[in-house]
Amino acid sequence: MLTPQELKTLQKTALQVRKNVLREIKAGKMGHIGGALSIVDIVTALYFKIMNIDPKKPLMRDRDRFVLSAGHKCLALYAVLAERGFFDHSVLDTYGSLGSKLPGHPDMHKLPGVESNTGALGHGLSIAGGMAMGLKMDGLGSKVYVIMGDGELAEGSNWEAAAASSHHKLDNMLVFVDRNSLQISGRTVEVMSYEPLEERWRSFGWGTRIINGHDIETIVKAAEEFPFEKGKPSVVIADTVKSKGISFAEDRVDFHYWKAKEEEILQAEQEFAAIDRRLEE
Ligand SMILES: Cc1ncc(C[n+]2csc(CCOP(=O)(O)OP(=O)(O)O)c2C)c(N)n1
Ligand SMILES: [Mg+2]
Repeated sequence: MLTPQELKTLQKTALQVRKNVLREIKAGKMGHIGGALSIVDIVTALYFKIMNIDPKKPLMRDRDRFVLSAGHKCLALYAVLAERGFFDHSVLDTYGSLGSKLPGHPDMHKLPGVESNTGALGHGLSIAGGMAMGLKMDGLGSKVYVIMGDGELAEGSNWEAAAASSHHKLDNMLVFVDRNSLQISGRTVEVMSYEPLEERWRSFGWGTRIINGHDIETIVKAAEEFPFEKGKPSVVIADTVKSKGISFAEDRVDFHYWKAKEEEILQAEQEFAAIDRRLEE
């Protein structure tokens, strides 16, 4: 449970993370904005309220793990890691430059806090399952958190990983499916539908919950209450809006990857400033 003050602070942090994402776009002049902004509230709740992590000791043995299976959403991961103190905010300004530690898809060998290389969709759940199993074998109570895209679920390997995770009773793993209902080329249900998602995950032996993926209080509650069923891995189907926070880009497939015009960035900055003023009231 969050106090009203804690909730307000997390909402302000999420806005700051969105500003960091925009700062990266401004530096690189382009990037995967849509999917990054749809997961900002989830990563903010995880990194600022839920996970046992220490930016000064990014490889601490008993840390919780986070795997961004949908690696193209990495602008949000870099943004939250900077905000949480894993590295200086100035690194965000290198996005899109040669030799940057912030590649177009995350690289664990380049940046502290990145637990796994991802970007080829459909691999993160297997990687996370291995981590969850290893942590149990080592007798550690650490948890593994994963974010997947709803379009990503069309990769068949996910469903092998889902079956294996329930077979091995990985109740130390919580997956968030970012159900923004869009993928790269259209509506997820039209391109390749895996609906109804909840029934599908349930049939694979998972505990499930559906939430509003922009409601930080509900995200925190789900993460605090998992495992949803004893001895089972858990999945939250998080209903979100692609490009959440930038009005002209919200829920639009053409903002999957944004080649940003200067005036668009300016408008987005103004919209974030307006949210800032509302949160101050
Ligand atoms: C194996 C693989 N196939 C195709 C792609 C190209 N690709 C990048 S993002 C994307 C769409 C993914 O949709 P979703 O998981 O819903 O993420 P969102 O667009 O909502 O951020 C695709 C197909 C990829 N990265 N990896
Ligand atoms: Mg999607």
